[in-house]
Amino acid sequence: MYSPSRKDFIALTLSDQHSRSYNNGKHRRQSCWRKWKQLSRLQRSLILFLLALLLIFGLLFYPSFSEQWGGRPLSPLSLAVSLLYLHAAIDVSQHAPVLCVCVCRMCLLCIVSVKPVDRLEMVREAFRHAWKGYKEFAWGHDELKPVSKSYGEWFGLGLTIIDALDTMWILGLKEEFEEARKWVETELSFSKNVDVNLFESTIRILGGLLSTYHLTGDEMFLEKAKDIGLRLMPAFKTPSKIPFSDVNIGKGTAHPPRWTSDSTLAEVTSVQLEFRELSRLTHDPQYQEVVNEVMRLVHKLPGKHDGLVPMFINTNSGQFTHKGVFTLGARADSYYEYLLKQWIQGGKTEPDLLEDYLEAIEGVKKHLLRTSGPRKLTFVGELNHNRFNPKMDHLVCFLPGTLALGAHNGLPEDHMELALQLMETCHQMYIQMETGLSPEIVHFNLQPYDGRDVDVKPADRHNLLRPETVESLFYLYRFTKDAKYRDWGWDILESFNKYTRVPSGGYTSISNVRDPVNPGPRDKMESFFLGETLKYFYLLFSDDLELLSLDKYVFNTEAHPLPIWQLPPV
Ligand code: DMJ
Repeated sequence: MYSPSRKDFIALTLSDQHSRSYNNGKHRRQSCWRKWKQLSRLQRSLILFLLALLLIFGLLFYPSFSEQWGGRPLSPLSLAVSLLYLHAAIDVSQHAPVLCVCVCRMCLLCIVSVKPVDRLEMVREAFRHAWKGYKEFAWGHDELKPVSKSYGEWFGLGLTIIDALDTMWILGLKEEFEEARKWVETELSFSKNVDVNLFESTIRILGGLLSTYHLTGDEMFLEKAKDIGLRLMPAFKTPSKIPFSDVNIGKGTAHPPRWTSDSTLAEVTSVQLEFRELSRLTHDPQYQEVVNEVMRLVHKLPGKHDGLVPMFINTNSGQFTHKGVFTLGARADSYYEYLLKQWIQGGKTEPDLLEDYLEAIEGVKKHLLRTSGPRKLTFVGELNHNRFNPKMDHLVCFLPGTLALGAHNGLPEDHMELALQLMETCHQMYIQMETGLSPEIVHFNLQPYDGRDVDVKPADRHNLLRPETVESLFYLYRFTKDAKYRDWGWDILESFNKYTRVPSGGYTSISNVRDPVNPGPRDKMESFFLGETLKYFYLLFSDDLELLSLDKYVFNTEAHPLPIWQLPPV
């Protein structure tokens, strides 16, 4: 039995209203009707044909218009009802007023069927949901374990709160921000006998506090930033001036990991944006001196391969170790990112940084770039003692955004072309999976005959709620204004909501992106999901292109925006 839906009801109501106004304007319409009847049959048919065509085009193009506005396409029901009206209109072509009624009704129906999806609100909702779980089960601890409704501790410094501060500010979540601010002011203490990783605590804690200070102007955050910055300094007291990986922020001692005296290349070269900014704000040069020295040493170090760097560096000798392995993924990724970003931060006045970056991108093109056999997807593989390995970490998906940022800052146009190709590849790493979520690592198929572009090994099928693809989508949208990047991002957010959202609060990393029935929740919400992933979603969907303008801010590798300096570094 047919029962009218809300939309039909609105349509019917509109029809009633129309009949009333029809009576009121009876005379005007009668003269209109007379004129219509004076037309020849051919003339009338022609007009009706044109009207019908107009309507059909309207209906066809309606979805793309509405999507650009963040709305949904016309629902099947509305479409069916509209077509019925159209059919009726043509059928009753002898009755022009009825046709007019139908046309008006269809237009109104189109209007009432637009249900705009407020994508920004959906990001806020996702944040609130994540925050709810953290607040209820993990408040003051480093990370939420949403499935077991408990928490995980890494440094014991409330990492999620600090990492998420500027996201809350940007998303306009005032209440949540205030409770977090209060915790930082009253509960957060760095005077703790605890070992922290220099890189992770710099990008998440120092970076988070500095950016929140810039956004809010609240001195309390700067004081906290100074406190942690000073406590991390012992890491740089090594024979080579290449920092140790770990620091005890309570005791003021530093050391390498138990099993080696090596540090990871990406880690020692991705603390520079934060320490340089701390020097600028405090007028104390000690922070920038230690990190600039690392860059100077790496700049002139032998063992690079056309600008590509090995993954480890020894804290005693200051030399590269494990030579011959080159990747843009884990352990090397943010070295390349920070070359460009330091150059931008310092107002493009440090030529060594630019030189190293440009050389490295040429090295990538020469040694690491290939296309998959089936769909010719451009990807960045790895080099292992001159053997090419078609393996790409999801972490590499920061690269399209970084390349685009470089091109935006005047670097070669082919960097942008490469960015667009790699963005497509990262997108495919999501849509070719059954859950619509990328695995941690993929292997590309170089054979043209076999159907699949990517193969995922069982051990690589997890997704940790990482941000890199969303980050690059944000950069590419800002620079191209192509709405498809927003749509790709939207699909990813929907997949996160479908497969990683935990009903009681929070989102979880999952074990298997290829199994939508049992994706295997891992019971961990990384702080970067709030600090980075959700922030980049928000910036991707925001129409305010001046919100954290990329000509004024440079984002650290944990998505914390820091200002581009107006004056060159001293
Ligand atoms: C974050 O901590 C940073 O983005 C880092 O550069 C890489 N790993 C995670 C996110 O994947």
